[in-house]
Amino acid sequence: MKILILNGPNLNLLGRREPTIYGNLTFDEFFESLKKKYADITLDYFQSNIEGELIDKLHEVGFNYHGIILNAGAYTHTSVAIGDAVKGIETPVVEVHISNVHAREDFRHISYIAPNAKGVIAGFGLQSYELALESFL
Ligand code: CA2
Repeated sequence: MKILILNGPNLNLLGRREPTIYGNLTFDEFFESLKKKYADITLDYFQSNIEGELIDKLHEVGFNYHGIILNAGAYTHTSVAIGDAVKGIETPVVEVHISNVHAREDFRHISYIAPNAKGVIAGFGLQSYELALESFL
């Protein structure tokens, strides 16, 4: 089973700022522990701050991986292009968020990804990624 975790803009700052919203673990630390726990799965990770790079990665893996766990960060709320890419690929995508976007500003209640996602998980901290992973098993 091949699963990709795909993170969007600013998520490379995890663990460095805003710990009350996003926690104090870096994503690399979390990813290492996830890989150890799910050692029988091929778990890949890619992060980019660039919209087109996220779309390229969706196209690259979206016909040969079993699942994609996508936290598109703020692009979730703005990017028709990422929404179209999710619609255009075969691999199911689970949209995840660390914070509960529905308990935050109104603009975070909009998602261009959700209509074409297999499901959405938000508000469980980094555990949101693990819950998404479990949904593919
Ligand atoms: O809760 C989430 O996972 C979000 O996707 C995170 C995005 C935000 O724009 C979405 O509305 C919800 C922001 C990621 C920024 O992450 C930072 C982490 C540490 C310090 C600064 C930003």
